[in-house]
Amino acid sequence: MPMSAGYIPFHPNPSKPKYRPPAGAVDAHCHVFGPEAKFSYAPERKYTPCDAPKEKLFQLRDFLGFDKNVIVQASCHSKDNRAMVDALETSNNKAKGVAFVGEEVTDTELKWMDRAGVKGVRFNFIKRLVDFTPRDVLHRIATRVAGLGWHIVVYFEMADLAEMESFFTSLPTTVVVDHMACPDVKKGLDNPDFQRFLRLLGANKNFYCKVTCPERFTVAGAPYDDVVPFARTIVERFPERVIWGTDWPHPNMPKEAPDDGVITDMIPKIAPNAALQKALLIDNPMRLYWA
Ligand code: 0GY
Repeated sequence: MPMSAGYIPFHPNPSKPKYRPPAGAVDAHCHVFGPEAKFSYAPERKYTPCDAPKEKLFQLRDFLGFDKNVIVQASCHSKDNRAMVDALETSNNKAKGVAFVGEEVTDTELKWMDRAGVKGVRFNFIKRLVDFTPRDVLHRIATRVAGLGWHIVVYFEMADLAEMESFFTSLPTTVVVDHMACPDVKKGLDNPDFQRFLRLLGANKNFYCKVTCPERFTVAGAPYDDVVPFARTIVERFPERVIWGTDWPHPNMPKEAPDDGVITDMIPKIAPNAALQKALLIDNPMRLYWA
């Protein structure tokens, strides 16, 4: 099993953002990891993270000025959703979740997660993170969770879009695309892959996009100004179908832990007026996760 040996801990002391999110704002992409002593990591994981327990996440939420979280199951916990569900159950309805499940998941388990506030499942196509799952299996999972009113979150790399597009558009649910489909910022806004992605969003009104993870795509580094044009283009073109998140604790980052205050300060650059910010941080995530 190829597994990265260590981890970069999350930022110990993020800066206070200058930007103040509006009351009720949602951090709609973050994770909880462990603590390992209680919720062990999956044997099939490709990396071992630092413990990033719910208490730390909820502290960060308050410190940055957010009101709610959407906690996405990450690959290091694989199909063991207990840490994420435990965070939802103790969040006082301030956190909803996105699970990772296999076909073997029982209806009882789905109902347990539904009651706790899970609203979607994630299909992860990033080869360095997960092993391959056949599409007919994914289709059957999608059909089952559609019955619960859940959506599908898809995580893939932009270079794979041409090949995967017909699968995505065949899904019977709302589809939320992780991290702007991972744009290559060196190629610029006009590059055919990014333009293809914009067409996909334009043609499919059931698609949402997370304008997240500048820290993963930047070449210039913080404050991530080279990623701003990509996120801003998507926000301005599809204001009613974008959501935003910190990505805390930033699993699997190669060099340094991002400062969540700096990441939060990107919001007014990608959503440059109050109406866009309200749609991005409140209306859209509330429709997807709290309706
Ligand atoms: C993310 C990004 C990553 C990790 C995971 O499931 C995961 O382990 O999502 C990544 O390494 O790109 O979504 O926060």
